[in-house]
This record gives sequence, C-alpha cells and structure tokens, in this order.
Amino acid sequence: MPTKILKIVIAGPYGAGKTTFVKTISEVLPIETDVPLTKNELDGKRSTTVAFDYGRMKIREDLVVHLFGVPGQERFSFMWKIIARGMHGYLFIVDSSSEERVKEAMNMYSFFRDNFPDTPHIIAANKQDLPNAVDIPIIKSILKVPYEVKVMPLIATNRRSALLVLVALLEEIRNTLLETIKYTR
Ligand SMILES: Nc1nc2c(ncn2[C@@H]2O[C@H](COP(=O)(O)OP(=O)(O)O)[C@@H](O)[C@H]2O)c(=O)[nH]1
Ligand SMILES: [Mg+2]
Repeated sequence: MPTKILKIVIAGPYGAGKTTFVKTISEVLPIETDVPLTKNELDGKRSTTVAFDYGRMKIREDLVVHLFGVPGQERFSFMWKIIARGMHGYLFIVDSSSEERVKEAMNMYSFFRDNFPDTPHIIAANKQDLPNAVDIPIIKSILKVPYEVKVMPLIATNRRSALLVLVALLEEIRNTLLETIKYTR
C-alpha cells in the first residue's frame, strides 16, 4: 500500500510551545535549530528557533505526518511562506498563560489567515496547566477566530494532550478534502 504523507506546519509566536509540541509528538529525534538567546531576549527562555523544527509521526502503516515548526519571531517572517509551501494544514499554537501573551499572536495569526485562506487549521491554547490560563472564548475574541475554526486546549509537554490536538487537525484536513470533492462534482 502506498504511504500517504501529510505536511503539517506548526505556527505561532515566539515562546508559544512549538518546539515543545514537535518534541512531544515526534517519533524520530527531532531536528532542532535553537540557538542561545542574547541577554536582552532572555525572559525565562534559554534558546529560540532560528530555522525550523522538524518531527515525524507514523499514524498508520499507510499514513505519515511530517511536522514543520516555523520560527516565531517576526524578523523571520520571510521564512513562514517558504516553510508553509505545500502544507496540508497548520496548527497555530498560542501561549495562553496570559491575555498579553495571546495578544502577541494577533499579527502572526492574521498573516497565516491572509496568506493561506483555504488551508485547514486549528488553534491550540497552550500552557493550560498554568493557574491563570486564559479561557478559550477569550482567545477566540482576541484573535478574531472565525466561528468554524476550532480552538483546543493544549499542554504541549503532555503527549496525550498533544496527540488529541494533532488528531483534531487531521480530522479538519479530512473534512476540508471531503468538502472540496463535494463542490467540484
Ligand atoms: N507550563 C507549560 N510550559 C510550557 C508548555 N509548553 C511549552 N512550555 C514552555 O514554554 C517555553 C517556550 O516553549 P518552546 O517550545 O521553546 O516555544 P517556541 O518558541 O514556540 O518553540 C519553554 O520554556 C517551554 O518549556 C506547557 O504546556 N506548559
Ligand atoms: Mg522554537
């Protein structure tokens, strides 16, 4: 049976949890391109991703998912389109530990919506293990998420939680494909 390959992009701002997510999910040793931060960038983080994260997971004998995490900082935005090329869907991760952090995701989310309007995606509200984590409806309103787009809670360090989010995205991709077939008949 031929193996189907899905390209999934992991987007979201700096510090959202993209590298953590890819590490938690990946069955192969993930490629990381994190470098130490300069002193004025240190705010609880020791490193940042400058190229991309890569990970892979075999869902079934005939279905393999390739994960590509983009660098979150705005100054790397020229790479977002390059990495996103040919993707089947994307997961947009936000740090939901405070409203300020959620607001930091506004520009990047708009970028993805504007540049990839027809690509299936879901949003993951990460760090839901933290005590003051922001609730899903507030995230929807800050990011102006269309009603049909799913926002799911996430704890990227937890494999079960990460897998639930990945499966929800795969379902979204499948539904979009089914819709496409329906309307082109
Ligand atoms: N409490 C908590 N911290 C997390 C979670 N996911 C990631 N982090 C932390 O958030 C920081 C940024 O994560 P990282 O994966 O490097 O973010 P990236 O810049 O999007 O790749 C790191 O210190 C992680 O350990 C989570 O689910 N809960
Ligand atoms: Mg990273």
